[in-house]
Amino acid sequence: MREAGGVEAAAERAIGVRLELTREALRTPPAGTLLEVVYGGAAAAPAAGAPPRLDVPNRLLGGPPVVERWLSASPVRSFARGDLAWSEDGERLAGCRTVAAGEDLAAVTRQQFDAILDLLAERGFPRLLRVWNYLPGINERQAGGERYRLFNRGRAEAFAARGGDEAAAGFPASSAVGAPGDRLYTVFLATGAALPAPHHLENPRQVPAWRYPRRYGPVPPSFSRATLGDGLLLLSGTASVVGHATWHPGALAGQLAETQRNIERVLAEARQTPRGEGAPVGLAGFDLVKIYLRSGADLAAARAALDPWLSPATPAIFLEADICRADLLVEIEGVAAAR
Ligand code: 3EB
Repeated sequence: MREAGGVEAAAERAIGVRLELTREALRTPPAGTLLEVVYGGAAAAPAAGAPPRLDVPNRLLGGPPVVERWLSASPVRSFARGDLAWSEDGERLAGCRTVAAGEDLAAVTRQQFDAILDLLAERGFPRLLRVWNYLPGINERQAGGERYRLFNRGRAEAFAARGGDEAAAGFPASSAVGAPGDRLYTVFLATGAALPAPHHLENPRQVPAWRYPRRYGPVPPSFSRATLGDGLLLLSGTASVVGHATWHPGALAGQLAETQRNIERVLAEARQTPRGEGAPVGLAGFDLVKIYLRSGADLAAARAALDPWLSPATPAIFLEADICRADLLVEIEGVAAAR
């Protein structure tokens, strides 16, 4: 993230958060570390009292292991309680919860979001900006339905149980992709009253996910296309969905081009929104881009197709992951400065 540069920005937000990508996985992260996400799994075991860290279990494609480190300019305190690990700096809270996913994914997901939303209320950071979910067997069918649909039910129940505020104000930006193993991983970022309320964005090319028709599952997914908050544009997992339909099913190049159009449209919305004026026009201006490919064998083709949209300086991470619809081959998300 760009650090607050101008006098105005500094006045509005004396301290802030920034994102660093590094090859260096340290046993004791630098002071100010709110959260670490490790890709390619080369990290040393974290020291006791260290900030929350997720070792993403998905296969990292075409690059050495890398650490995504969220850094605060303020003193950070880190906590752990049961399955939850989190850190706070007075303005924001970042954390991770990991549980055995098991067979009853609706109930486990309900507990996952209950625990997270209860924590945010308890600690005074009730504004959820961004959620990253990694769930095992996302496309598998079982009694009760497809696992992604069970996940959607549990997540929606947890939000609804809290008065449905999110449905009115907008759900957080989100991604939900498959993961190897049997653990459900959820990483989250939230802010409190010291920062302006986040602004959740939709994409006019797409039906809001929370209004998807029942053919995609009895309970629709609870997420916005992007969230502006904490000086950032947090882009949800974006795929080749127009209206509510998958476009270019099974065709990588077409899906990538359609995904670009969706991303550019959301970014245009962001730039017309207060506190989003500084959002980039395309992926090349992002601080981090994550590309999830259903098949690692598509890496070279995806890289070539994305070449016009990513600058050589754009930090990009390619991961192998199942996507939430069986006909989707790719999903792209990212983080950019919004001003
Ligand atoms: C789509 O547009 C693709 O369930 O949290 C993208 C991002 C998708 C987030 C989620 C799902 C989620 O419907 C799927």
